Formats: sequence, structure tokens, C-alpha cells
Amino acid sequence: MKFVIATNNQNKANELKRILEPIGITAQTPAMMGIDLGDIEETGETFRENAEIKAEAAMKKTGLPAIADDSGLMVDALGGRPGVLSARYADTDEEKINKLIGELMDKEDRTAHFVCVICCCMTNGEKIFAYGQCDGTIGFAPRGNNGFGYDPIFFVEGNKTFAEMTDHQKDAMSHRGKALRELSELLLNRFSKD
Ligand code: ITT
Repeated sequence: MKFVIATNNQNKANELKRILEPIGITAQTPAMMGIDLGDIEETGETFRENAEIKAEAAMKKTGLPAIADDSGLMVDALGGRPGVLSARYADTDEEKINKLIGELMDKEDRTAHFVCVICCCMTNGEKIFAYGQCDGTIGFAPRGNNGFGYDPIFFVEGNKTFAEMTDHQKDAMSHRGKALRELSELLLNRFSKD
């Protein structure tokens, strides 16, 4: 079965495709299909609600089953911010990183969690949700050139940021990798019942 990936974020689309393909899920971006998804307004208050809004809108627009990811960084010392507003925390990735480092300047607790909720919306409207989380800490300065978003300041086990890891290393432990592996299990179970 072919899926459309409901995202306007090219970095996220690349990660979704490269994780989905080895687990047997063929996915195309709307751009690859010559379709403009437009701006889907994320009016939800939770990752789950926003993932559902994006997946349903993409399914309706393309007529294909759609996979959407809503994700973000939850920082404990900031009461979970930026959270669902991670994409809107500042204009550019560099500004987001600098703003977060600034907000944490006088905080001792630097623990944080990347969260990802995936919604898969089938053409009959049925929805399947999967969840992934990766725990880490926020660094004092950016390190590494891979990845996107907050990757250069997110340290996971060992002493590396996501941006210092290979794609394979990040996918093996990331919130997105975990959620997509759960989704593949759920889809396998779902279709083995048909
Ligand atoms: P779509 O809604 O079109 O998918 P988006 O970037 O707006 O794209 P979200 O609303 O889910 O997506 O916001 C997620 C933001 O959280 C993203 O823009 C990054 O700033 C951050 N983020 C999520 N996953 C990340 C990751 O693996 N590495 C670094 N930053 C990440």
C-alpha cells in the first residue's frame, strides 16, 4: 500500500521516508505527487490532535492513506515548552536554538524530551496512532551539522548531539524512529486481520 506523507517540512519528510522504506512502507511526499498540501492549520492543543488534523487533511486532499507526524521538544525546566509550539518558537532553527539556550541560562535542570505522535489516516477515515519519545539533555552550545531543528543542542546517551550522529544512529533512538516502528507493528496487525 502506498502512503502520502503529510508534511511541509522537507527534513522531516526525508527522515520519515528513510525510516519507513526499510520497514516496508512506501511513502511519497505531496510534492513528489505534484500536489500542494497548502498550509494546514494546526489548531490542536496536543501532538495527537495536530497529527490527526494533518493526516486527515492530507488523506482528503490526495485520496491516499496519509501519515502525519506532529513532534516537538519538551523541556522540563520550562514546564514542557516549547512542546507543541516547537516549530513556532522562533523563525529560524538558529534563532530557536539561541532562544532556548538563553531561556535555560540560569536553570540547573537541562533535561528534555523529544516527542513524536504519528497519525495514519486510512481512506475510510480509520485512524491509527503511534507514539515515540527520546529523553536527553539540552547543551550549552550547538554541536554537529547533521539533522535539523533542535538537533545540535539535544544530547542523548553518550556525549553526542543528534546533529553529531549518522542518520542511522539518530533513527535507532529518535522519537520519530520509535513511533514509526510502533506504527509498522500496528499496521501489520491491522492488515493481518483483513
Ligand atoms: P509539518 O507540520 O508540516 O509536518 P513542522 O516542522 O511544522 O512541519 P511540527 O509542527 O510537528 O512540524 O513541529 C515540529 C518541530 O519540532 C520542528 O519544526 C522542529 O523544530 C522540532 N523537531 C521535531 N522533531 C525534531 C527532530 O527530530 N530534530 C530536531 N527538531 C525536531
